[in-house]
Amino acid sequence: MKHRTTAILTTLALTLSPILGACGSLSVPVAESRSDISTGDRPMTNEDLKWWQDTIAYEIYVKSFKDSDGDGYGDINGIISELDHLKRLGVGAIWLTPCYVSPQADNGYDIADYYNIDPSYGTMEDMDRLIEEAGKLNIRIIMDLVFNHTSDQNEWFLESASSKDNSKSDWYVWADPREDGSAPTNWRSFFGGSSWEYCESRGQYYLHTFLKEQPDLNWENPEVRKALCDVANFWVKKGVGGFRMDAITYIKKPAEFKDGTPDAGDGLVGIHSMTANTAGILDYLNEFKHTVQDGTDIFTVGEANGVSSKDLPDWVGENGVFDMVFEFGFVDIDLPDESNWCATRAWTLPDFKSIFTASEKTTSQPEINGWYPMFLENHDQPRSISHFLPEGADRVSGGKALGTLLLTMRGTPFLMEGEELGYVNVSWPSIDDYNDISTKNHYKFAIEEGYSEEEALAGVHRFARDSARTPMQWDSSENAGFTEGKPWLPVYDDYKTVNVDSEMADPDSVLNWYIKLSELRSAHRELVDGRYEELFHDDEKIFAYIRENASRKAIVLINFSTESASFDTSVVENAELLISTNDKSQKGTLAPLEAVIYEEVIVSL
Ligand code: TEU
Repeated sequence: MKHRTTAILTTLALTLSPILGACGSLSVPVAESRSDISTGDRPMTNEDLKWWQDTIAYEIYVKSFKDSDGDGYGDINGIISELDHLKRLGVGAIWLTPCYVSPQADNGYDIADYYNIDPSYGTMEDMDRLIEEAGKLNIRIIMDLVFNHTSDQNEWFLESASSKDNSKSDWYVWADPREDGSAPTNWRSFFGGSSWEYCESRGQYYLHTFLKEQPDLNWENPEVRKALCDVANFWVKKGVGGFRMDAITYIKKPAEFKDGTPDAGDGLVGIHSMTANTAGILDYLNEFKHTVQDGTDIFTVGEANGVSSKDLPDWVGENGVFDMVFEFGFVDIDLPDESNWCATRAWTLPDFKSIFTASEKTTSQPEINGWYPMFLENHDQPRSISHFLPEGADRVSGGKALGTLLLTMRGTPFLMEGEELGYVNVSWPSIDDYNDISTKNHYKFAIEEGYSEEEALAGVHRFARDSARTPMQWDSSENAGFTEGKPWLPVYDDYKTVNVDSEMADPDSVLNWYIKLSELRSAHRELVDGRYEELFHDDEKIFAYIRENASRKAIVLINFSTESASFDTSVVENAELLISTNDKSQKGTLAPLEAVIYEEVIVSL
């Protein structure tokens, strides 16, 4: 099957604020006092760590990583050819975005066949070879399990939709129309418009949390749950190292389908508020955990929008349904409550720090003994330099500053491809240059709401998912060495200088800083197994914290501002400078965007 363009502009009425409002987040309480923000009651010993806690994970957007056959789409053989790049970064787990057979309405998050690879990405033999070749380098493959929904081209759905009376008639979420023929409820899908689509052959509607091409599976049906566990077990048998569970908080629907209070002029209500984390969901996820994970060494990380900190003991750690969950509190920090792309919310560094600290504190409680998946970017988010640093921040210093945070917080760092090169957002001149359906829909809504094209485009430049999806830049040749054909999405025009080859040759590059930090994690184990404690919480420029185990204490200080910043040197009184982004680093002052790590030896080994 060939890739189809994803530029499917829906004619459905869109409302932006509820769409963004529906992007719920795992909200965690802000630490209340100084004594509140130390995490991890006991330093862990290395033997306590599981393999996935002592490694670096790397997200590959398969379509954009490396094209081996010149069709303009990244593929599995391309990944195999670049494993050395990941090895030198110290990567031990590769999260592959979905590369199963898919019509690509949502770039692979619409799966037509969980048991086969999309031909544009390669074959199952290529995948087996990837698992094997990566394995030789001690790198495990993490599959993205999209289990809330399938593609409308999946044969499960085709059968289910064919009549009311077939062996899979109850595999999806079907409901009768209201008396007037309209949709069963007023729920709005994530990507805009009603979350119900009418199906002639059944005279019924089916539910779709995302696009209409992504019908939701009916997890109430034990046959569906078994079929999904079978899929996961198929991949476990292939030797993968774990799973990222897509949009997992939406799998359980309420017992009764009822209208919600409209939250916008279209009379609809965001589906997130109606279905996220519905009671009973944990039973399904526990069943999945025991059927798939028991007796294996794989890990799971859930994309868990709608789980709050009070729920965490059920969601992560030894008794939780997953090993880790991605939280979105900090990535959504600049979205106003009643939000849209044309009005962002101001935030401060203490706000940002509080979110991490509270998450660290909650997950590391002894009764949870959980672990944090540290990330600043993924394929749905803006690039972190553009997202979290002041406008005009130097790309190289900024990339190193954020890389320091990413690689020294307590948890497994998840890097997004290109982040290690210091990618920034693309700012293409027209909405037509963009590919992502969600971006196009948000833009359309902004225009309908009366924003000017310029204002709407400014929003696109800030938040478009395409910024995280442009092709990987390998060298300064045409198309950055990504493809010999025409790339499916344009290569960013900074590729002549921002690319793997150039950055490898430059000792001061962002990439070499990432490699240094990765090596530092191997030699200075407190950066991996140490407890976390925040310092200088109220400081508006510096993000500072301690990572400490029984023998050493690292003190990490990162200046998030483009001005110099001073700090109280008593925290580094007995410590030596381990590394700094500034070769003239001074105790007590950080240059703009400088990141430093000091270390104090507690017990000489
Ligand atoms: O995303 C689901 C999802 O909830 C995110 O869009 C989330 O709201 C956002 O990141 C918070 O800021 C997943 C995939 O990551 C996304 O690419 C797919 O489009 C979506 O599921 C549908 O499968």
